[in-house]
Amino acid sequence: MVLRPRALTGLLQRPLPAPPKVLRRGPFRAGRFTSSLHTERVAAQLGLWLGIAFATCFFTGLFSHFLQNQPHWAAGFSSRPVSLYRLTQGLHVATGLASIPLLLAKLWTVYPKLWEWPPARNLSHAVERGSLLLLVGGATFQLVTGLMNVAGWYAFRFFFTPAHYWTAYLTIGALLIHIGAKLSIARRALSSTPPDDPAPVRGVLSRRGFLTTVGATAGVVTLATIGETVGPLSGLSPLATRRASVGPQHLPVNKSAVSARVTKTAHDPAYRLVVTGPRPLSLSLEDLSALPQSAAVLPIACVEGWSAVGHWSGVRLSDLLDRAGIGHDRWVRVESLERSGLYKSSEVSPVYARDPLTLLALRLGGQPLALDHGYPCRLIAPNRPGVLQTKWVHKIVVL
Ligand SMILES: Nc1nc2c(c(=O)[nH]1)N[C@H]1C(S)=C(S)[C@@H](COP(=O)(O)O)O[C@H]1N2
Ligand SMILES: [Mo]
Repeated sequence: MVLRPRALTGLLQRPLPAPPKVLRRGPFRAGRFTSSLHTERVAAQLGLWLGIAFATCFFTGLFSHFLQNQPHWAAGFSSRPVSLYRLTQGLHVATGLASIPLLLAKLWTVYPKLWEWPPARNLSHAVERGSLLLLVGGATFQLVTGLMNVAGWYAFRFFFTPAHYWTAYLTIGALLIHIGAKLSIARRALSSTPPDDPAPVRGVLSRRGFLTTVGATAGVVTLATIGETVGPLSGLSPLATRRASVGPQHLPVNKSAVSARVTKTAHDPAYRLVVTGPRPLSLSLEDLSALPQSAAVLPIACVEGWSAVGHWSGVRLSDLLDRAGIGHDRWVRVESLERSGLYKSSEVSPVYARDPLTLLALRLGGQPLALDHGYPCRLIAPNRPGVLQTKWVHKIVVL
């Protein structure tokens, strides 16, 4: 017998028999979940908030990935506004953290559906439910590893960045399927006038009370951490992992000189900054200090969400490249004294290299750079992820 597609759908759509007896107890019992919080309206409201948070988190994350791996075809990408990355990465981490209580509330609201019978009504229902596994799994993975990363707890064995990046696509793909499947239900649930909240019952949370509590929790989480980006709010942020003004020279440190193993080489009297090019340079710290000095007020904006502004001064990268006879259209790689480590060097596009605010900084806040901030000199450029603001620079290579 040939099973034609229509016959197949008909087969799958035929109502399945009632659940076996063991599945009519406990959570499977009909009418088991009576709370008005397990309704489509609450689920849709939370879904809307989560959708906004996830979309913001996704696009700011893509932007961060783009800047950290700037492709050569995008060499013309602007180095301004100066604080754009600070803003987008602050938003990335803030929306990710706020999503944690929102996701927990959403899962709680819809979890009675886990016991739905039959588990799949038809093929498309089965696909839709399968995609939920991916959505819930992916979202949980993103939020948990993201939170661990922000807290500097690298307990996982895999490399965070690519895992976080690729899981983002899986999660957003599953989210789009979910939105596609639920859009009309959510629209209806959100646009209809809410059925009157049942007369308040003592000790039972109303729908509005529940949503307010969840919203307030997300707000508290945000306030408790946003101070690592928004300096004036740092007093309100006991959970911020870094404080904008705490550290040597009133600036946080990510990797210290000791853990980068550069304490000896950085203080070596034989230190030279080498620049390759048509007229190669080899400059001692004294030579560098004797060159024309420029100032720039620029933030360090770490991918982990904290950021802080420094008053830097030093030699314009553009001036150095001119002295070495390097053309205005060239990319360069800035290398540190560090022997190993993921961030021991970074590439600089022509636009960034020629921005007058891009410095090889020798001083911070009017003082010579602290060893932990990159003494003898470090790269500091506008609109640039912290991981690319290379410290302890000793070589600039034309690409
Ligand atoms: N050579 C080198 N430079 C580096 C790093 C590093 O590990 N090695 N860490 C980067 C990271 S992740 C950040 S956020 C900034 C922090 O700069 P700060 O420690 O001076 O605040 O330095 C960047 N420069
Ligand atoms: Mo960083």
